[in-house]
Amino acid sequence: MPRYNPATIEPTWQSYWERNKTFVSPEMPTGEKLYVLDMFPYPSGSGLHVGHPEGYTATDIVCRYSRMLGKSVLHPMGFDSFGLPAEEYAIKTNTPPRESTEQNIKTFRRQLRMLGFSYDWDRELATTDVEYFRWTQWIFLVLFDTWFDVSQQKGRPIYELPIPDDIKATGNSAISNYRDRFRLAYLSDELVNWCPALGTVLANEEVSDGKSERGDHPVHRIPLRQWMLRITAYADRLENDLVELDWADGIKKLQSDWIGRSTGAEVDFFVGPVDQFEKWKAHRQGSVFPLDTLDQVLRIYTTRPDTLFGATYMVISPEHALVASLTTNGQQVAVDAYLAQTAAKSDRERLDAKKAKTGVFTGSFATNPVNGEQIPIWIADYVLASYGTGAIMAVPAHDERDFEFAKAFSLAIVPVYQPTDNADIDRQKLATGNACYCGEGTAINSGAYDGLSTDEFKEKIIADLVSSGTGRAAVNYKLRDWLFSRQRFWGEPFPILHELDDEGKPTGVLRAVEADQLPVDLPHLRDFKPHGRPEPPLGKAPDDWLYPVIDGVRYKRETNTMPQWAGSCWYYLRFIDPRNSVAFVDPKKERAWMPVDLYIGGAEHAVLHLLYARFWHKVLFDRGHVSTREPFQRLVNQGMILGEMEFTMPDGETKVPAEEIEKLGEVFVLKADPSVRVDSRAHKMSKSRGNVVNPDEVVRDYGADSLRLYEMFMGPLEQSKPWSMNGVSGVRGFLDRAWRMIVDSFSEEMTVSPSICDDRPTPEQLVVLHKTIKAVTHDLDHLSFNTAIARLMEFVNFFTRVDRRPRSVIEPFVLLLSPMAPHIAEELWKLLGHEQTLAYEPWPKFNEQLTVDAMVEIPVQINGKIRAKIEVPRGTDKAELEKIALNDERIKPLLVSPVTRTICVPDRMVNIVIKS
Ligand code: ANZ
Repeated sequence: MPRYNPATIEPTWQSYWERNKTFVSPEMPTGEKLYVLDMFPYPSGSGLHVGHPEGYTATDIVCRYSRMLGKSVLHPMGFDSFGLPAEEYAIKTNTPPRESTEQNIKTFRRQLRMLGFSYDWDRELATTDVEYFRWTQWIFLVLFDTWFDVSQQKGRPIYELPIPDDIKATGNSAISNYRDRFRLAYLSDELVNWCPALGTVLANEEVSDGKSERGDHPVHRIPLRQWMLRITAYADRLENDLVELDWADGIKKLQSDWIGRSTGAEVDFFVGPVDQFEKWKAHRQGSVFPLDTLDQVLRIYTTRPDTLFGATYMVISPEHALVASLTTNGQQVAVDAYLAQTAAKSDRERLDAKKAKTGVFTGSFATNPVNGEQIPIWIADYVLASYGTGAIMAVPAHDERDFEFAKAFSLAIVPVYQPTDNADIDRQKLATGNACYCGEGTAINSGAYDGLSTDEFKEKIIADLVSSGTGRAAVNYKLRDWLFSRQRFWGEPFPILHELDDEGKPTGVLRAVEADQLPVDLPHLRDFKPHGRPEPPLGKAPDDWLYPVIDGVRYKRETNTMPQWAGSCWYYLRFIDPRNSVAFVDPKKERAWMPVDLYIGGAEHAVLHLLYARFWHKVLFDRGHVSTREPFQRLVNQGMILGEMEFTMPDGETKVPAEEIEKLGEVFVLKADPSVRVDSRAHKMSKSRGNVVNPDEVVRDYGADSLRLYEMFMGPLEQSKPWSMNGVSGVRGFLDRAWRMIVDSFSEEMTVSPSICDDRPTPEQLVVLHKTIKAVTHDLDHLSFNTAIARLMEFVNFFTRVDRRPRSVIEPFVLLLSPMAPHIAEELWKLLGHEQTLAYEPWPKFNEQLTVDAMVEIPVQINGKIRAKIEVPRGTDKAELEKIALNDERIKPLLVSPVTRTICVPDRMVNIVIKS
């Protein structure tokens, strides 16, 4: 009996598609274009996870559906193969990273093919391909060659940077140093997150609670010279351009919070001898707020310049440049002890609101520019060196952290705002000095500003600070420049050379590798392991790699490598033209295919990857290399797939097997005793929990179509949902039924069932078909795959109950099923007598009129009282309705007196009026 057997059907169709290059996209779109992109995977050693196929199936459905609508679809796949995961795996298994990476890619490729995704495999790429990272290096050189013109809000070629005359006068190396200070890629001494266990520095984003995100190893702060990318220059554009994107609001907000735009003022407090304060003020009066003359001043950033009169102490961060000069002899010992104590803490720990505030007095005072008052200067780690100016004025009456600190160290608290009448606060607590007020109100204790509202005060005081030369409006971002170097082997080498002098010491002059000399390939290294010290492993490369000589000058290659994020910043551009050897992408093709119309991937990339890629894209846009301002027009984040639901008894400990549980409404109870409600939870899949589902096994036991269908049927794409093997088995049952609906189960040969006929469908069958087409079309347009599948199930339920199944109804069903379960659909299509793949068959159309039921049930009233219901064909006219109603066997006996009138509303009701 020819049962549905995915194990034979699926590989057959996969090789058919491959042989016939069914899904190769055209070089240039021929009709309406659709670029659908998946977040490409890291080919880790453990193979594909069931989380991957969730987004990949969703995009695959969209692509298959869109091809049937006649669109030109670009749907590529590749591998994000540089970086820590690949390298860690290589170290663990003691194979060179390139070998293990290629091995892992093989596994991933096999698994992706086994799921029948309609990628154009001719476009496959890996970020570790030398021909790929050649262009990653080329883009780095674009960044290196670009400065950001603030007035134009645009990246421009470095040779267009205006050079001040005094620099010009000093000579070429001064000019070159000056340029280096403005490049989007620059070297800088940074306090970095050094992770000895991973042997590399990590970006702030890769560290949480003082531990590495990857591996949970301790991270310390050490100063190191690093490559940085000036992403902060693009902060405003990254924020503003979110508006035009078709992304979920939640993701936009995450991006915008990460950028963290804050507006306020910078204010200078005089820290020289108090008797010179007036002189200083007079000197500042009327001058443009000095940018660089920080003599004898402590510059702070505040979002509330309107609280200047309430500043009762100042705080500088432990790393602030003025720590040494402001610390008096008497306080030296205490300050040193404090600095030692805070050095090990991470930024997050320092900002943790729950931790008690710590700090130490420097012994010095600052003078408040608005009222000449002397204010003590403290050092405290709740102020971060890396934000604003690394120094604050503290206003304990109106800031929570300052309030706690003032309480802890008995510092003065001076309120400068009367809360608004409707402010939601504990006035009692406020009056007794046990709370601070952070809202808006009416100014008090602020001299001439008393009585102003917060907004008025801010505006006025900023104007006054400007005219007195002591401050100015300022904007700050939480976003930091991107720390772009890693001390690892398995990453893109930087295409940068450091000039050496005759003694072999760096002169400080940098030289970009010429574009025609790219790629800079990784040298062959036997020992690529990190060694726990911050010198990169590439420092152990052979001399002929490490020390090139150009025009008689000896250079040392940059030995840091780029972070894993680099390759994924532009892979979507390379997919458009993956084999181009003269440009990173052909401009004509780029204009034709960009932007990406739909990008689907995990929410864990909501911030960093997307922000980095958008930044690179904007630089490429400014430099004329791409035509769109944004890369990803529409973005959807798939929800997480959790492990199977686990059940525990009310004691919270005893586990109960799923077979002993039943669902009662919204809760789970014991089958044996439904009065016992059990606790249900699904956990993130992890090796340690033992709840990881392996896609290979699911495909082996149920087939790829069942896996695809199940992942889409679990629930809405964007929601997190628990895995259930029973669920997989359920959708497999549906495919079995669909198979039996079309294939003859009793014949030895593989033939269509005798129920498949050339009859004209009945009106009812037509309605079922057209309703299904309409609903599935609508659902696919809205990425609502679970409901589309439910509709297909209803269709099968209906047609398994009839014994004649018109081909003209069954064939469109197979087409509707095909984006979701392509292998079985191709096989059924072939059995129905078609020789070609269905991949480019036109998508079935529905007739709106046929999407409503053919028959309607309408009430028949006598003198306004319902007496019967009649079933009539939809649209039956008044005369016909009247006839049917008057002749109905239930109505006739009730017509005891003459009918005076009938009121008929087609499809709605009949009312017969008789003489009473
Ligand atoms: C005085 C003040 C009074 C402040 C008040 C707030 C409320 P955003 O930009 O919104 O995060 N601040 C400034 N630099 C800091 C640093 N390096 N580390 C820690 N805190 C810093 O918040 C800016 C506010 O955070 C600034 O405004 C400053 O405190 C503090 F009623 O200045 B405010």
